[in-house]
Amino acid sequence: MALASAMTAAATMFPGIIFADEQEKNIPKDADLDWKKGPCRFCGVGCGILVGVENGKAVAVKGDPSSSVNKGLLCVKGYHQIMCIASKDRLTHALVKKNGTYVKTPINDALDLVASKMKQTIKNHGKDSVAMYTSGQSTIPEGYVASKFMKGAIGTNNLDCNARLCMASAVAGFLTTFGADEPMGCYEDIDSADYFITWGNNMAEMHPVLFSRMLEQKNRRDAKIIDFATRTTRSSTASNKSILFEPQTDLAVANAICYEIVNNGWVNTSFVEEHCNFNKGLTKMGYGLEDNYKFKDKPSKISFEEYKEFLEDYTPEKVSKYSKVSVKDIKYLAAIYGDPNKKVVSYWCMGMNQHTRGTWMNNLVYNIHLLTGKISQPGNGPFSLTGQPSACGTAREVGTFTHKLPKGVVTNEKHRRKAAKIWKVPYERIPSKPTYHATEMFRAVDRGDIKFIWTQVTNPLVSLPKTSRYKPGMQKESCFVVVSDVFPTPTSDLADVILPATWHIEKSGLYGNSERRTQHWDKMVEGPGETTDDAWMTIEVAKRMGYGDLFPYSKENHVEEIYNEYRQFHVGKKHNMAPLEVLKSQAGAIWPYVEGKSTQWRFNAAYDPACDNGKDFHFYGKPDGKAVIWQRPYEPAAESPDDEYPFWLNTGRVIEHWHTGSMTRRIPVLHKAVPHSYVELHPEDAKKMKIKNGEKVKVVSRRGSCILPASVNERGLPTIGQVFVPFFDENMMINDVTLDAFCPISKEPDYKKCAVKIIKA
Ligand SMILES: Nc1nc2c(c(=O)[nH]1)N[C@H]1C(S)=C(S)[C@@H](COP(=O)(O)OP(=O)(O)OC[C@H]3O[C@@H](n4cnc5c(=O)[nH]c(N)nc54)[C@H](O)[C@@H]3O)O[C@H]1N2
Ligand SMILES: Nc1nc2c(c(=O)[nH]1)N[C@H]1C(S)=C(S)[C@@H](COP(=O)(O)OP(=O)(O)OC[C@H]3O[C@@H](n4cnc5c(=O)[nH]c(N)nc54)[C@H](O)[C@@H]3O)O[C@H]1N2
Ligand code: SF4
Ligand SMILES: [Mo]
Repeated sequence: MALASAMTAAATMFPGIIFADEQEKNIPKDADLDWKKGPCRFCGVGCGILVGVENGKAVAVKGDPSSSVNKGLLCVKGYHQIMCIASKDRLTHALVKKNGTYVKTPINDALDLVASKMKQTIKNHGKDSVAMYTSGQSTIPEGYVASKFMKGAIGTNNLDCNARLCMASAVAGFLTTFGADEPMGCYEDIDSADYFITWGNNMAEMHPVLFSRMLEQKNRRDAKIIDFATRTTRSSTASNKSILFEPQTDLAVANAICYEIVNNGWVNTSFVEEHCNFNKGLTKMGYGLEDNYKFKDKPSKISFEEYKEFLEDYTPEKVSKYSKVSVKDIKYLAAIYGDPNKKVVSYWCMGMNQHTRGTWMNNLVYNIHLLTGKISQPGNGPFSLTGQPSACGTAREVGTFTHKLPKGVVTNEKHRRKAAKIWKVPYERIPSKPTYHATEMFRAVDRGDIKFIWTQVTNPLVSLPKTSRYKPGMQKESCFVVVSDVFPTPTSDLADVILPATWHIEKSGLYGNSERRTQHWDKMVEGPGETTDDAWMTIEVAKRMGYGDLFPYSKENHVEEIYNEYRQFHVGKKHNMAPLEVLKSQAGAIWPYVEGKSTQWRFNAAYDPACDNGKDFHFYGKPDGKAVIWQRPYEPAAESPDDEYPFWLNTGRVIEHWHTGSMTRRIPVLHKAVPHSYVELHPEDAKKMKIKNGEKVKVVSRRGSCILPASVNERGLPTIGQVFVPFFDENMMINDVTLDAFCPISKEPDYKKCAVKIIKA
């Protein structure tokens, strides 16, 4: 119902999608619009958009028919995106807090203040007392200058980003299994797969255009979609089959699928012998709940026989008991993967990544594809979906994490030397030890160890887990807070300085999407007032701190100059990035971009020019060219329901809203469609507690509480004993309730599981 009201054009059979020809009908034919191309501002699908500009104003958006990603389609957020920029409360000038009130301040004075505070803090308390926290929605140049500024100029690794909350487990999964980050396949996999199996994600709402491409294949050639999840969503109802499991037990089911593959003789023996090793790591890793928690895995090789023995604990019969997936359904899933004549793509996103065993979970799905050899071929492969528009391009490729560099990691001397050379800084300046990952960074702010923090393109006081601790932490006098945003948010409400940023189409930039596609756009319209792009604000602060010679870019052309400098990091067949001329002339290109061509399937010698071992596949991320099949057990969640807190709390999103709602709640049509958050209950639980739809209930955990209206039999259906809350509403702060437990390997928090009680309010 809500979706229907959010759609502009006629209803279609595909949820969330309006077809290109239908939207064409809604654009006045005589309009004299100048159409400018770029990627969508919102999700990691990376649809191509065309923005219609008239007299210097953006007035329309349509899907780019020339983009292979979306072929002219967009979802509701895509179509309405530009409407947020005209919001009445747009930040147009810098604001500096003086005696408790915000004073409008010329941007140059505000940047002077930021630079002098940062310099003074470093002088008094050392380099590691200042920090930057950025975003998978930052552009590639924004991420690049932040990294160069913190690591190359100042010389601290106090740089992390919100992609830690999102893709860190995916990254750790890729590195441990393949030694190389990001998916090996591409969206064209959809055109030839027989089965799509989703592992706890809701593509109909979160990756809607890709889901529409899957539905098209389902309708056209009977491809099957199987939704394996903890909650019934729109993705489940649009699929051929929905299979529900108990939270956290995906670990056990994945092992049970491997058990079936191994014990039914479905292993692709030649592939495994040629291309795989078997490893095990440490177990009982803990959950990172205490400050300064440290963990380092110790991998060791095992034999196939040992692995087979380990799987004995995961027979479908044993796993069925606690996963609540029937033996029949486990065998059904295994048989699909095990059938050499069926092509299968697995998709996942936050259900597997926001998991205290998220790295393991990623390893386990790779195991299934490696055991069967269903990988790196059109229509066959594991595909980790990205959430943010540039979590890949910026957070992962530029490397805005504490341990990362634009190429490689700070702990590797060769990588540090390479960065120092390109940045023209002394090699000793880049510290070799990572410092704070996101959660630990805000713990350090709370403890008073970090005394200056600058957040860009992120709204942590709504999005962090356990804001009940981190919000009071940020409020403390001990830390000077700088927030760059386009709108006021609960995070900027606590800032000492608020810097007004230009939005997406008001600046030039580049993003990198889920399928390794780099996309460029040119500035389309002017930003209001003294708004300035984030990269340029970082550069201006760096200059004021005396690092001007490291940032010799021009204001007009800095995006191009920075991209050209950055490209040097990735030269070579394994990661070459397309030149700007190419990106300007078409809707992006996939890296490795070699000899004028995108590489669509990595590690497969038939497609990937970097394969050079003389074999059909080459997992060149690992020194011996072999991928790793990991022995990873089932372990319970950090917190599970008990007598006092009898429900699982699962949190996530809805199609109409983007994360903390700062942008989409300022788009009238989207806000009206879903004006506030809610808590979904199973009808039987609601009946037992005499809670009716719309009645206010209090969701309480050991950390905090949140009052929301109940939602029964509306959009989604949690299982009995589980509740679900979307986190877009800053007035209903569900992150005061969530737990800051994280995966010890990736350090990504688990927003999907903690224990709560429900009280009628
Ligand atoms: N409309 C819209 N689209 C978006 C976004 C948005 O804010 N709004 N954000 C983007 C971003 S950054 C992200 S990260 C993605 C998120 O995309 P998704 O991951 O698809 O969405 P979520 O709602 O976060 O996650 C919901 C799923 O978590 C699963 N889950 C819960 N517990 C478990 C478990 O123990 N194991 C497994 N395997 N699954 C579990 C549930 O089955 C549920 O369907 O969406 C992107 N797209
Ligand atoms: N409970 C719960 N919490 C979660 C999750 C969950 O599943 N459940 N998911 C986590 C995940 S996967 C993610 S990715 C995070 C996202 O968490 P956040 O990154 O904190 O959320 P956003 O709302 O995307 O914040 C982006 C901010 O940047 C601003 N902005 C937009 N464009 C620009 C720009 O060009 N420049 C500047 N300076 N600012 C700009 C927006 O107004 C907004 O305030 O949330 C995490 N939090
Ligand atoms: S699917 Fe994602 S990228 Fe495409 S229009 Fe929707 S939000 Fe934008
Ligand atoms: Mo995300």
